[in-house]
Amino acid sequence: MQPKEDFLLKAFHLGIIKFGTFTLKSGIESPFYVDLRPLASSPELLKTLANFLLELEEESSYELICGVPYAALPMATVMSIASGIPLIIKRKENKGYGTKRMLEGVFSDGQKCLLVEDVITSGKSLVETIAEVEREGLKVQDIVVVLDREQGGIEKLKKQGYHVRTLFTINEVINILFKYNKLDKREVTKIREFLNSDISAPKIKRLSYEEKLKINTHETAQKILSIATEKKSNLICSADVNTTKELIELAEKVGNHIVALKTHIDIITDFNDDTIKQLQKVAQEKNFLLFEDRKFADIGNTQENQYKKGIYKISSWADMITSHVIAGETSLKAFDSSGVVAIVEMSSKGTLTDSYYVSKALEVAEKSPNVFAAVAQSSVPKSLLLFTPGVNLVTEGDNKGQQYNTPERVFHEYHTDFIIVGRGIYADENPKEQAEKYQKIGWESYLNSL
Ligand code: S5P
Repeated sequence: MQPKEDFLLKAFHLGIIKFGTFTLKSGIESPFYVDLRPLASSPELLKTLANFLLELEEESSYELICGVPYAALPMATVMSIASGIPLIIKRKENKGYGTKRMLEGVFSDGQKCLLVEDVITSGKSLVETIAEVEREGLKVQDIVVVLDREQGGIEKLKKQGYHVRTLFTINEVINILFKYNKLDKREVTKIREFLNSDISAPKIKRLSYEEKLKINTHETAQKILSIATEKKSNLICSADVNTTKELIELAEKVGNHIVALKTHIDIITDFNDDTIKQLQKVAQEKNFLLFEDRKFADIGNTQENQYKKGIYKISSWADMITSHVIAGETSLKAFDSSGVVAIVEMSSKGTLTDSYYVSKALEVAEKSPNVFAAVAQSSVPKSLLLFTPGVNLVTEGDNKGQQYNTPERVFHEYHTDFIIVGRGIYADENPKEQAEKYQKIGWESYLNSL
């Protein structure tokens, strides 16, 4: 028996891989589940593993070792002790006080750091970790991974110029376990089928608007989904214009093609009660909702005042509003039962809405009964509708940090429900024609993503 096989069998007995039916974090049902954390319970196996990983990197030159938290932390520690190369510790999130650093340990700008990861799937979390480590001034060139689930992660990193070495692929693991009678043929076939289908197509099917109508029972969700199916549109036009005249003209031109008109009402220089009356008239005639993108971000009491009072009296006319969830769940009670769209992730370059923020923001959004949708640049749980701004057929951003995706991409990759398009429509010479185009492309992209 080869040393690698011996290691794998011992690790298998420790419980690092289980077979059966498991629902992963992403909602995918997988016939196996891998968790390398139990390895820390066997000093002997951890030592063997660390030596394997160091051997893989024999040719590389690096001055520091860093494990992606948490599973790879003990691996990186043992590698550091065995090789004499210093360890640095990466935090999962910064502690918010003191040094606020994401990396702990002694290091200097430009040092080369070897990253250690336990399992790679799509590569998303490694890409994030690399960015965080590089942000602290270190250079990442070499990455060593214990297990590759063969779902595109390695290719993604290689394309970006990183050297990635892996100890095992999932197919190798399956073959070894089969060879030593830990798996029978039927199980192997099932796993192979899963792995093959997993590579070619996303496992989770997106829900259609009809299906969403059955589960997203909030009144505003029902309204926007019904308009979508009636009009065959998932387009929200962002009307970021500065006068009542421009606003009403735009609403009239794009009205037939949209499910909602999104406003920043405080940028209208000549705002008055008539602005709203005219807007409501067009909205009724052309059957779309009024969506005020106020992005509230204060304590509940202030938000309530901002929502109900002042010159805009948003609560009296907006079918839905955007709000940050930064002030916590209770602050959202300010909006009564109205349609709240939570801002959980922003489209702009350098946004602070990293994956930790997004997961916490989604928790708040899901718990709040008046939140029916989220603004994000990634998938959200099916209890929420997903609105995605930063959509444009021209994918270059602007010079103030906006970043764009195409409609095809957001429907396919994020399972977006509604796209928000601003300058792609209103800044064009012919907004009507553009709205029609985005409506068509948006609808086709939605159908293709089903
Ligand atoms: O993350 C976000 C959230 C929003 S609501 N990124 C955004 O761009 N928005 C809004 O969408 C933004 O305020 C603007 O009104 C619209 C995008 O406009 P565009 O001209 O860049 O398409």
